[in-house]
Amino acid sequence: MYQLTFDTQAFIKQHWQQTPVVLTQAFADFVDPIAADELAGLACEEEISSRIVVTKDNQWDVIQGPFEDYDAYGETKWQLLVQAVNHWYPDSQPLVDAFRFLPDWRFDDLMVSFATPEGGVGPHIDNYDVFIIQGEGERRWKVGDKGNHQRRGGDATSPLVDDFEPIIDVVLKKGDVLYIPPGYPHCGETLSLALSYSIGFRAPSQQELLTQLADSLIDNNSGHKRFTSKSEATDPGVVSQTQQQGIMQLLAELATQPEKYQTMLGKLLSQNRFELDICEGEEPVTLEELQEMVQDNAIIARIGGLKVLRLENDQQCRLFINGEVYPLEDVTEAQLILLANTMTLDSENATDLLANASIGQLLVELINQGLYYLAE
Ligand code: AKG
Repeated sequence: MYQLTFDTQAFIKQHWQQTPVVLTQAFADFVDPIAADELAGLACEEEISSRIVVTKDNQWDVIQGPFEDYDAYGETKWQLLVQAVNHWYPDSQPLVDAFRFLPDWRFDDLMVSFATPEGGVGPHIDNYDVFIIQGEGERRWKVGDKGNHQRRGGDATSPLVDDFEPIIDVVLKKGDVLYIPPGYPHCGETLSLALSYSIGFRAPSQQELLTQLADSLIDNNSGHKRFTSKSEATDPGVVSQTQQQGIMQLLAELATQPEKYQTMLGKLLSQNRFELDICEGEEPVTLEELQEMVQDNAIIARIGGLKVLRLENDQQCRLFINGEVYPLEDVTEAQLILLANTMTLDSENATDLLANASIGQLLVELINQGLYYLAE
């Protein structure tokens, strides 16, 4: 059980998406949810995204996983980073749950890092919010102010930046948390063998939104409206300012029509950037079998990282799960909330929900797709 010691609502008001902050002893008596050798084991798997960063004279060499062994890297100056550990290592989920004071749609993944002394990934800027939790060991973190930071080697696509003047310079100890909003340069230096946990949050970019919106309009044979005007410029070679604005207004109009954007948003925001550990059973389960099992105390749980979302003021009754839309019938708002908010349905909740035909069908489908599973 991981319980944050700070006032999460005060944190949102004062720091979230605004300013970096050190949250000393944000977890009292912190216990690492994973051991270094278990993390090293995950990084041997093909489907798990991992990398090793080797520090060499103020340069950082990145080697992409999977890895067979680590002997070549020695005792110092390297770091192993494994993404989406919450998808593959269920014991890490309780740590993620501590951050559910922020909405699921914003959550990206839990990245776990094992760092040797003097290891680090170099000074960089992320376009997401991150909480860095210190587990075993100690690391010194520097955070600079937002500003016009030069990309290392002039590479505009690299997150690495030149050295910066710190506004935070702190040694994190077990249970301490450093929160960094997007755009603040930061850099961790490892003082002793260390495990740290990055809980990342991100929001979609305009590029992602427009791509998804275009796909959705095409799929629904919608968005055919064209620009019209009652007057024209006399100069044949010019597109007038009014007409430029009128054309772009067509896009702005879409953003005022929920029937044009809601499905697209639900699908986009319930997708996951990293592979999920889909656990399809050998034999498909039927509704009757499922009902019997939950009556015998089985629980129904979602796989790690699966997003189950509902939209406030939705025009229809539905859930968005892993980029797909699932319409439901004769379902109460309380049932929708239970499905969207609860990671594990205990046997009582599951029994109640399965009594609804539409939800029963949904849960059977999700279990047979390997997105939910039954456990004792
Ligand atoms: C991040 O998650 O943004 C980090 O900077 C973590 C990298 C590290 O653990 O060194």
